[in-house]
Amino acid sequence: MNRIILHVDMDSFYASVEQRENPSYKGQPVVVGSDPKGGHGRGVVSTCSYEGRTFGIHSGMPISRAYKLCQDAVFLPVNMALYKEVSRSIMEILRSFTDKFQQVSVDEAYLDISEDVGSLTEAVEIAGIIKAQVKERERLTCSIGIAPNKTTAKIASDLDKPDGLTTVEPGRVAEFLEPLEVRRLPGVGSKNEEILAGMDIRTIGQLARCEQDLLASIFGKWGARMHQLAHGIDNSEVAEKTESKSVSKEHTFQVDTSDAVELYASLDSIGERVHRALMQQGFSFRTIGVKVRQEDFTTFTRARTLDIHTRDLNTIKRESRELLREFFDGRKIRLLGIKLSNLSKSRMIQTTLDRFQSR
Ligand code: TTP
Ligand code: MG
Repeated sequence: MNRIILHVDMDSFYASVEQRENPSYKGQPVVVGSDPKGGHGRGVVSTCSYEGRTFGIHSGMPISRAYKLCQDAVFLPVNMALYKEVSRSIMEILRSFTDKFQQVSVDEAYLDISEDVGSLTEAVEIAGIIKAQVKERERLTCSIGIAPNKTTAKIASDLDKPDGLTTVEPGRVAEFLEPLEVRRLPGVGSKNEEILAGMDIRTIGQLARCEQDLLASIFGKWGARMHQLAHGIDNSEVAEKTESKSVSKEHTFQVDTSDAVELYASLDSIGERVHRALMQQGFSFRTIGVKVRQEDFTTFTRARTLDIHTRDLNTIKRESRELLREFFDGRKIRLLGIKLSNLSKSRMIQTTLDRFQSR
C-alpha cells in the first residue's frame, strides 16, 4: 500500500512570529539574526521575511551583507524562548492529527496519515484543515507537501512557499523530481552541488540516470542513497525520536546464588518490571540485553535484536531466559539485569502488533 506522508514547514518562521507579535512589521522586510545592531552587527541572518527575500537576503548571510541589500529592513535579535513556545503550540496542533508524527526541527514535522485517511483526496482535505487551524490558532502560515515518502514530501513542501500545498501522486514521484535542481534533495549542499555540476549533473532526473556505482565511488554510501532518493525511493519511517535510549531494571540477590529456579524466577520478575516501565513510557523495543554479575564481580552482557519492534511481555521473558541460558555455567550470581533498547514510540506499530497478537 502506498503511504501518505505530509511534511509541514512553517513559512519564514522566526520572522513571521516577530511580525505576528508586532503588527507594524507586517509587510516589511524583517531580518532576524544574531547580533543585529540595526544591521551594523557582526552576526548572521537566521531568517528573513518573504518581503526581505526579494532583496536577496537569506539564512546564513552576514547581517552586514543583508544591510547592504536592504537598509530599510527591520533588524531583530533572535528570541528563541518565544519561538520555542510558539513551536510547542504548533506541534500540538499537528500531533492531534495522527499518532505517526515526527517533529524534525523547531518549525517542521512529518505526519504519516496513511491509516487515518481513505484516499489522497482526503489527505489533501486534511492538509487544508491543518493549514486553516495553524492560521486560526497561531496566526501563522505553513506550507505542506504530500507524497508517498518523507523525502519527496519535504521537497514538495518547499516548492510553493509561502502558504503552499503541493501534492505528489504515488505514480508520479519520478516525474515530479525529474526537472528539479539537485540542491532540492535534502542533504545535497553547495559542495555536493558543485561536484555534481562538474559531472554535468544539474537536475534530479540527471542524477537518477547516473550510474549508482559511479556515485558511490565518489560520494561513498551517501552516493548510493542519493541515487535512490533521486529515483524517489525512501522507505524511512515517520517515527518520533526517543528521548531515553533504553529502559533497564536490575536485581541484586541478598545472597549470591547458583540456584537455577531462583535465577529464572528472578529474571521473570525483572522482565515484568522492565515491561511495566516500557509501557509507562509508551515504547516498544527491538533489542533486549541481559546482564549477569558473578560473585567475583565479573560482569557479562549479551543482547539480541529482534526482527520487529514489540512490547510483548512474553517475548521479554522468553528472550531473556535464552540469553541467560547462554552464559549461565553454574557459577554463583550476584546480580541480574534486563535492558531494552532500540526503542520506538510509533504507536501504529504497537497497535498493529496488539491486533496481531490478540488473534
Ligand atoms: P527554515 O524552515 O529553513 O526557514 P524559514 O522557516 O525561516 O523559512 P521557509 O519559509 O523557507 O521555511 O528554518 C526554520 C527556522 O530555523 C528559521 O525561521 C530560522 C532558523 N534557522 C536558522 O537559525 N539558521 C539557518 O541557517 C536556517 C536555515 C534556519
Ligand atoms: Mg520553515
